[in-house]
Amino acid sequence: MRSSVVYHAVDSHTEGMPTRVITGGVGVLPGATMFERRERFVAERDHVRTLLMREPRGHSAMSGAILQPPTRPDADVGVLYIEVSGCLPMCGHGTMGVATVLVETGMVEVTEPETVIRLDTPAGLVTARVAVRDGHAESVSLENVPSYSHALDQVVDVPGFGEVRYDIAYGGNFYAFVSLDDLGIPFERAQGQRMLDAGLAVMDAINEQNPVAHPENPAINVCHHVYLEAPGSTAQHSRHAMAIHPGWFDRSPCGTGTSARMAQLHARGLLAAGEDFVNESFIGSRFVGRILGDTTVGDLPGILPEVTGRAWITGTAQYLLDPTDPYPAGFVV
Ligand code: PYC
Repeated sequence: MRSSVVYHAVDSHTEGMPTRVITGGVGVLPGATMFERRERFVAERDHVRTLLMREPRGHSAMSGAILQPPTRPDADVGVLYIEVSGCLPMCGHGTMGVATVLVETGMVEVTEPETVIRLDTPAGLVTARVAVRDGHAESVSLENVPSYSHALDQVVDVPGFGEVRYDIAYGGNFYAFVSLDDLGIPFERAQGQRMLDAGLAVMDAINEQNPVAHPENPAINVCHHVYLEAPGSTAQHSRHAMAIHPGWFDRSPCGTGTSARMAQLHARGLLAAGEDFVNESFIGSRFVGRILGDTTVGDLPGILPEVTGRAWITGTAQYLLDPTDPYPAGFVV
């Protein structure tokens, strides 16, 4: 056996969505903040992401996180999110996977019934409160980054669909909210490809016709997630399929999407602080969200979101790259 690299991983899933947590082999990434580290990583070491996320080591809906020392004194661990689609500023299901792995492998000091881990993410500080019993991480509640409603009642012209109405909100990434009824697509597994095609067409139209930028960090300026809202969804319990660039569904209920959804519902006057919000994924798994309080993001009103879900460790691995492997960057079919 020979290899030019060895990446140590603890694999997990959060409510159905994988998080490959890279615990060793990458080294300390350069950069004064996790956002800077993310930018340098994308420019200089993206082949590490593609090797670990794409086939044959990953798959078309693969997601992961690289552990780092924190760049700020108020954090315990730094996290860089990696996915088939790139490096997100923040990932909720990924953070639940990271927190579960940190607790269950003993990489942080564990206290019961709750272990608090402060995570330095590219989008800002995220606090994970892990409910622990007999060394097992039973659930993870994230106090996510400040989230806000960017715009309500927008319209874009989408090829094949005409004018499509949407709201757009930020919860660590930008999310467009579109009704499946408006698109004329039933909420059924068998309609998956139609939903994906519609979601990708909507995000392309938004990015071309009505681009977004975060008021405090204008480098966060793309909408790569479209929340396709199922009929019958309410402000207390929404069901959805989350279409993600370049063409896959979140299997989890999407932690940053849940945060953005709560910001949207709050801006519409439909969800108050302290009320439970159940967000259900395309496979039927659930996160429970809650607005902890109000805040501002730039000059805009925002919320402090909390999202709770569960994650499970599925394996440990060392990922290798034989020098003669013809696919050192992995591949996408
Ligand atoms: O849970 O925030 C999330 C997420 C983003 C993309 C996939 N999952």
